Amino acid sequence: MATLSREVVSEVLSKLGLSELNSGVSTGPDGWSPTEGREVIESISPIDGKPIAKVALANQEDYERVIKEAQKGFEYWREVPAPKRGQIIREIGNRLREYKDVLGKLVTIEVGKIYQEGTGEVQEMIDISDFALGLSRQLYGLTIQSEREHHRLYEQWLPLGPIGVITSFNFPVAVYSWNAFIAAVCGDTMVWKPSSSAPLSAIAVQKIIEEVVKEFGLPNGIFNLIIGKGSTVGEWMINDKRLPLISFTGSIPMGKRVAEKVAKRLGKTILELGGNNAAIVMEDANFVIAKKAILFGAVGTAGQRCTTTRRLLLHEKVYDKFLSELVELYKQVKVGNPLEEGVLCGPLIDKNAVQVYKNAIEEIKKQGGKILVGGNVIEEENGYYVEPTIVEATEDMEIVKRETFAPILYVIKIKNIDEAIRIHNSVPQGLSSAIFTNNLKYEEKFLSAAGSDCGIANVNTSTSGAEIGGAFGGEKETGGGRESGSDAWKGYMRRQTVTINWGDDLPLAQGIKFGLDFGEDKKEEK
Ligand code: UN1
Repeated sequence: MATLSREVVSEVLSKLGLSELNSGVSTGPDGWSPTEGREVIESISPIDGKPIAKVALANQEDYERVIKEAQKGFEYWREVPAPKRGQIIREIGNRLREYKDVLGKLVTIEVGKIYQEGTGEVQEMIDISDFALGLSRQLYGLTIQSEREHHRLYEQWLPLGPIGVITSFNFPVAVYSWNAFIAAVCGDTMVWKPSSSAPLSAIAVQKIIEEVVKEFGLPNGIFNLIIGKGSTVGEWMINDKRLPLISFTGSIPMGKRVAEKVAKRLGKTILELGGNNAAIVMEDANFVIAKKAILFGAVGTAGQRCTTTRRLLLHEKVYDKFLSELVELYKQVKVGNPLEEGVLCGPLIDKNAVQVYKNAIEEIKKQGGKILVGGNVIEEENGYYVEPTIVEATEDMEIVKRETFAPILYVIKIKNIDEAIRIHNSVPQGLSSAIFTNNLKYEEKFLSAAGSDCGIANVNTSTSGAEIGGAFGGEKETGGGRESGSDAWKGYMRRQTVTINWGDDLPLAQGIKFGLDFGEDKKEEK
């Protein structure tokens, strides 16, 4: 049975400034709400099913205060030159370098991903802070040739306002930084509602950010944290006109609700919802690369990434050989305490997730799937461990179209590249995809207009583990949003097209003549 030493827990908590009972609401170093009179939740470690510490949730009064502070903070922050805002993010990145190990450990303790992945997530925050710093000098707009004499036409990008960032448990610190660090250099202020399954990681991040806020003498209201339930705080946010943008990471059903409510008030959304990512392995694939990538993609984070490899589309010529080798690898995967070296698969997030896995296994059997390895819950007194599972499936099985947030990989036999792409694109989700081949024709077809319909398409590398430099997100029911690198920053700003007439006349666009004889602009002579 996996045990989690309470000394380790206390040490991690105290290094990050957390205590047994923590406020879940803050607008800045002196802007923490009291814990009294508020509903209190316990954050449970999935490693042993025991509480780590408590968090007091936001009430409506807290919410109003946070929104008002975020609005006030915006009035200040939007006028700070972007490269100066970038310096603040750089400093936050430097703090994260110092806290990398301990924050990574807290992520492991709170959500159960292995320590390598916990610290990897903090590295992702550090990388995005570097990216954001460079970006702060590159928020470029276009200049456009005007059709009118003595006119200048250009576009500029301006801050949007206080924005809502709603994140899920599986990347409890990195996903916030993809949004917040970019949005911060863009001049927005943040209202962050993290998952109530990972509140302590969020409080730790807020405290690290506040060290920098304090050191630079910044006002409250730039980085705001509000921990509460989706049914209260989440609902208030999506219905609140004072938040012009909601960036939401989570499930497709919740994403649909967010989209509907925000659209109703004509607000903007960035949606990063579920995936159902496939890896195509062609007959000429490098087996070692493909196996490494699929193992990481399907078993990493216990199958709880939105980029997790959920389907393996395997060419008939190599089907038996590749599959038996993969099954052998699965048998060697150590499931257990994610803090222990050598363990590759930690627990699922909670009891409910284990139930979802169990139900999926039942469904798989009913629908005719054949379990080749795994398929069982690892019965323990505490903790939420399941076996990484490989299922021989067919494309018509209903469950294959769904995202089950657990380490279950469906294998489907394919005859050729056209069939592979057809089956690949036959699911409602469109986040990430991969092909394993050295054949230029296969690869190019996969990347063509008739190829993968996903936001991310990889060749000879895993569906999961994207770098921060690219825009991250997907199509179809994945929601269409883009976060992180490339020009995703544009989603956090408002675009303004500007026309300046510096001439002595008023030529109208499209050559329209309009008006009477106004004569010359003559100033009164003194
Ligand atoms: C998520 O699961 O919500 O590409 C994000 C990846 C990570 C991010 C996953 N960089 O797997």
